[in-house]
Amino acid sequence: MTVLLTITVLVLVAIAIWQMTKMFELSQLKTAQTEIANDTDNKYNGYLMFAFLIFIYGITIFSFWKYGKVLLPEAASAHGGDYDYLMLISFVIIFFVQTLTQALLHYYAYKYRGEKGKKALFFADNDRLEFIWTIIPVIVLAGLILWGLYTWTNIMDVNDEDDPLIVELYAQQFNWTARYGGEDNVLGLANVRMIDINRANVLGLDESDPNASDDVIVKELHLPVGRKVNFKFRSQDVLHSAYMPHFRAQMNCVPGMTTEFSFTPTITTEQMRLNPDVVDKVKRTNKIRAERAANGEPNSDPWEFDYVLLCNKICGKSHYNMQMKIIVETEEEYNAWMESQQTFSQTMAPAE
Ligand SMILES: [Cu+2]
Repeated sequence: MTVLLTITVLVLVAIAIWQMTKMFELSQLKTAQTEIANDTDNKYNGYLMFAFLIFIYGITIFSFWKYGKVLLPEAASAHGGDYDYLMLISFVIIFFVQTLTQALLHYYAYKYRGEKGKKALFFADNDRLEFIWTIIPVIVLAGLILWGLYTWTNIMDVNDEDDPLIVELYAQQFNWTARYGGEDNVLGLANVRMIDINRANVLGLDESDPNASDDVIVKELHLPVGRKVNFKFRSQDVLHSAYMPHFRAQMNCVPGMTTEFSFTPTITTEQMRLNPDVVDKVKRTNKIRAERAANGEPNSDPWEFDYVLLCNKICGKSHYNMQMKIIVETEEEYNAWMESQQTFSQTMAPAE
């Protein structure tokens, strides 16, 4: 019933607008007898073109000024620098071309606006011009694509060189769980069919696999600085995406298969907290939080910077809250933390 009423109202509104347009057209008949643009129309459009150029430049400068500081701080992984550099160069080129072409487009639309008696020059083709505007994009794009492919292949090369730490990231609606290979650094076999909530086997580890018993399952990801980490991603239910923005890393978590990504963290959490961009961001955030606290609003506790693992696929209604803290620390700190963790066999409830 509501749907029917809504549709009826919409149809009536549409008819009303149509009628009003017709009335408006009729009332205009006397003043504008022709639909061909005259000099006044052309002048308006020419000036509007120029005004639009100023508008887009203005909004660009405003965006740089206002939002330039919300970008991510320096990359905290070994490959992150290459990634950022490729991104920067791509943006510089796009920015340069965009600024130049928009200026030419709008300025000439303004300068050569229609005027009575003025006629445009017509020529069928110009081989030289066409060659120039074809070859420049070809060279620039080919360069960017080749460089991008090279960077991509380097980043996506997951191998077992340099004794990587093996970590599984397990996604489910709506949380993350991490699993370390334990003493042997080998993950035990696991399958969603073997999940046994009653016995706290939340990741479905295979008890008969000797590699599984020393696995360490945690809710906070600790990584030793400077050591390569090979991540293996699983999902229990739907598509998720493990996104670690500070490390310039993202990989889909797909039910029924294991995906991989590898990176070496290069900056500890402690060091990153001293990064000027991070210090500034913490200061700005805590200023907002202090205002919230003064108004008695929630989410007003002072914030301290931490690396974070987020879900970057809209996976359900609590997707926004699917995150896990990442702590990058020295090897000694990491080892001490690992010592204090219980293994899978220690946390399993006995079979009945
Ligand atoms: Cu998710």
